[in-house]
Amino acid sequence: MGEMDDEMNDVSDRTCWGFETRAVHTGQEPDAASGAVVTPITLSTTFAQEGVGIHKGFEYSRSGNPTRAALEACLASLENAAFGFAFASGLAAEDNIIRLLQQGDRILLGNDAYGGTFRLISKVWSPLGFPWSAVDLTDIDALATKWPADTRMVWLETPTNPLLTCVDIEAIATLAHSHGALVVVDNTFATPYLQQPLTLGADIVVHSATKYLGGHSDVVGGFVALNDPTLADRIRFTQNAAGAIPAPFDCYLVLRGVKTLAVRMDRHCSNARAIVDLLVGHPAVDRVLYPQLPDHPGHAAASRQMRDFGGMVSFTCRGGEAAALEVVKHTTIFTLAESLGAVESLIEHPGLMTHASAAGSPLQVPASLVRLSVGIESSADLVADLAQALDRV
Ligand code: P1T
Repeated sequence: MGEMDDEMNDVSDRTCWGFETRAVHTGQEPDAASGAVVTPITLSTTFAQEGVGIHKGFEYSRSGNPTRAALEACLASLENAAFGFAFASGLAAEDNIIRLLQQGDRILLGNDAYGGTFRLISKVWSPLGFPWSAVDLTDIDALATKWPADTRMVWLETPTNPLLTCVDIEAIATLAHSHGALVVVDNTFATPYLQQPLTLGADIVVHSATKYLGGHSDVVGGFVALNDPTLADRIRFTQNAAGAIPAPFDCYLVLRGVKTLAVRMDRHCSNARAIVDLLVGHPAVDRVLYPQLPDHPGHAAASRQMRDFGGMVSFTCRGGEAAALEVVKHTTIFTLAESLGAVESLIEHPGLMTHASAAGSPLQVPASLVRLSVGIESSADLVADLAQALDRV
């Protein structure tokens, strides 16, 4: 008693709960009507009103749904955010964020980002009068001297897809805020378990919940987290007005995935380390891209702002594109497929698959590049599988 009691958490104060506890419980109290421990999937599209406008917080399922509300409360808490909004996909979430801008407002996009984000900004929004530029977000000094005056939003991924570049969120936020621009961080690769961008000064966090948050390759979803009440009102408005909301079953699947996010991420990270050890010494491999490696350009930023270095690993092949295509064809446990962040390991060729839409642009990726989403299988099996594929080239 005594000394130990002083150090114990006050569990009645939910705001003091640790990350893992919030992942399992926040927004997911046992159902008041039945006692169900698992958040029910509420399929009802409409909700009874006692009198006009007198109801239990829900009217129509596009505007608000109890299963979605549980997911939004849980994920907002994990991102240390006051507000959270779930969407039908990561790109739907991104699209709603861009709607915060006015015609003529410039978006600065990192020159290494998911191909679909590039496509949304350059092919959907740019023709509507929203200028954009691709910039190196790791060179803060150069960015400060060449800052375009019409910039209203900086869009960054860290680590990036697919080169695992890491951007100093705090430094970008300071620079962008001095010019009155918002900072959006795509936290899909890191997840809130490894990195919390709002705490580092970002204004808005966006996720493809399809990836680590869902974690099992069985649901497409997106999420936006933020602290500013005025911006939150506007995101809430477009979530309802434009209607790109996730179905209740999809919300349930993400919520279930999030419960194990911390334990999965620990395993993704340790398995990624085993794969990196193999790659670093392999003669078929040219460059290994993983933020934990001291020679990785993002190592310093990642070490400062991340708890660990994540489950994504990329590398270039000495034999160029032909070798890369051979490697991705010959793994057994690593499945050749797009997407990432789930329990099973995936391998892909970004140049011809996930980033094909960036060909010929400043975001084009090397043809010799292979991207791995390292899953949670036995690390010895994963290493053996990749080694036999690399030994062929
Ligand atoms: O696929 P969707 O849920 O719409 O999320 C888009 C998205 C946004 N941000 C990042 C960093 C992403 O990686 C993605 C989707 N990426 C893939 C499908 C992929 O294989 O890279």
